[in-house]
Amino acid sequence: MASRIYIAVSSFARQAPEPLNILKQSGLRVDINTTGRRLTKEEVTGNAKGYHGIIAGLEPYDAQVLEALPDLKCISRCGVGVDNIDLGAADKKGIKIFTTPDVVVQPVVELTLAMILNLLRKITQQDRSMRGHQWQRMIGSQLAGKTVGIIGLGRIGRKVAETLLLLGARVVGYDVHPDRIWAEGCGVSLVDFDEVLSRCDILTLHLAAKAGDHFVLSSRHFQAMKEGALLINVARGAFVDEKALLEALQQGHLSGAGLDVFQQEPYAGPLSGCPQVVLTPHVGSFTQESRVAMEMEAAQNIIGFFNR
Ligand code: 8YV
Repeated sequence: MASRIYIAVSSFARQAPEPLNILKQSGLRVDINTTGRRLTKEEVTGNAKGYHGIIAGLEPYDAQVLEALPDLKCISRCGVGVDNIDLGAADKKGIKIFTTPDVVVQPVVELTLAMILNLLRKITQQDRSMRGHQWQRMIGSQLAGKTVGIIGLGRIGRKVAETLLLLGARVVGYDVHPDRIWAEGCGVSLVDFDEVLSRCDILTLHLAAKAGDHFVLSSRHFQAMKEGALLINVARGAFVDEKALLEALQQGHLSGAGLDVFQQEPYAGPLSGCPQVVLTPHVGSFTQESRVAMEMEAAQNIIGFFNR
């Protein structure tokens, strides 16, 4: 009997039909989330019951959900973060997890750069002002010569560093297991966490998203940063204390933030009322090119697993 696959990603195959076609052609029986949005815990348990494989987005797969899905053998993430999956529980139940770590790098790097340049040149603020029929020129500042601090030097953090260096920025970085040879080769200064905070003009977070992570940027961290510094977070909302960030912005200690991810998504909190914040709705990897590549890879991973 053909294995049954549930595609929980509501936007799956919206950009191109191939990912869905290869699943069907491989003989798997496929159903898709038609709600048009991220599923709740209850919906995952209800909708995915009886399926052997799931192509997953960011909906939750905690121990309780996995327990309620006894037929599940494989979760193929369309993305790289696994903070929505209880890996320990999955391992105990023998559920194989796949991710798509390489294709998300370029779009996330580009969004990071877009956030930095937008904030430095106040693009969104001036756009808003012009829509209010004002001709108000706001002085910007340049990236070249600025020090960018990167927390997390995995695939994405390293590529962000390399791109920024090409544009004339200086880069200081921190990672628990840094690649010293890489850092030396490209001119990234590896320093401890506190030194990243105190030296950078712009701080950008690129930590891996795993369930049970406890790193949170809080008010003492913001206070340790330079007056007027910028924060970029395109990694995960859980890494930033949003209340403390709002205070640091309102006090003028930080001069701006670029946020793509939030503690609670969809986000509709007070940071949206802050003029010096640029917000996007978790679109780090959401480009035409990378969505198709991610979906193809997620589909191939699950096909490979069931047709082995
Ligand atoms: C995806 C992400 O859009 O890769 C990740 O972890 O957060 C994003 O690239 C998300 O996983 C939805 O598929």
